[in-house]
Amino acid sequence: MLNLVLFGPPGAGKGTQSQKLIEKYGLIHLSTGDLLRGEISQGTALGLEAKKLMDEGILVPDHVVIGMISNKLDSNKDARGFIFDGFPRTVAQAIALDELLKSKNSAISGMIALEVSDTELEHRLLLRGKDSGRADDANPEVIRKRIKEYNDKTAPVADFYKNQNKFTSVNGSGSKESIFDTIAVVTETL
Ligand code: B4P
Repeated sequence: MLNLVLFGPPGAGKGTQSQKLIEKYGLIHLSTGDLLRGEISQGTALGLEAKKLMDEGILVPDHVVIGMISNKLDSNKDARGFIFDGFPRTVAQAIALDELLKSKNSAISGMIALEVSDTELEHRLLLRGKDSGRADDANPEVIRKRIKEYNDKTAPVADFYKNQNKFTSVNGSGSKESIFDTIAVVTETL
């Protein structure tokens, strides 16, 4: 089973590259950002709680996203593998994910981290904000808050996978196609 964590700051291209990985390897895409936006658009209690935090660029509580991922793993028992996009975003989420997969006799195959400069991230997200309708893409202050949340809470997750010898870093600047070619080479070594 191929279980890939796609990692990187907001706007690094995790969602973009996930789409290409799905097409090539037939994996199930689990994006906590998309799952949360789905809850918001359905107007659920969870969505209402998450919206306030997401609009401010703050991470949603660990138990909320861990519960969502657990449900998705249970409802895709026959999957060939998963792409975890935007999850885990804290060390607590990484520990929980290891435990969830272990209980299903599975494990993370590797983490691929997309490296992009803060200036380029801000530029990409503001550009996307022009037509995405996402409140968290529209405001430079919120974007900076998201990058700070990443540096404070999410960046340490890389060490968690480095300690397990499962970490590879990829340059996330350049054309989407050339970045994907590099990701595919790494994926095929896992
Ligand atoms: P996410 O939905 O995960 O989104 P993201 O980090 O903003 O974007 P991503 O890296 O996927 O970038 P994309 O490919 O779209 O998170 C949103 C919020 O949800 C978080 O702030 C948090 O509040 C909450 N949340 C989600 N998961 C959570 C968790 N596990 N725990 C707690 N809270 C959680 O690319 C961005 C743009 O760049 C696009 O317009 C794209 O076209 C462009 N782009 C991509 N690659 C490019 C390239 N090579 N060159 C130029 N542009 C490129």
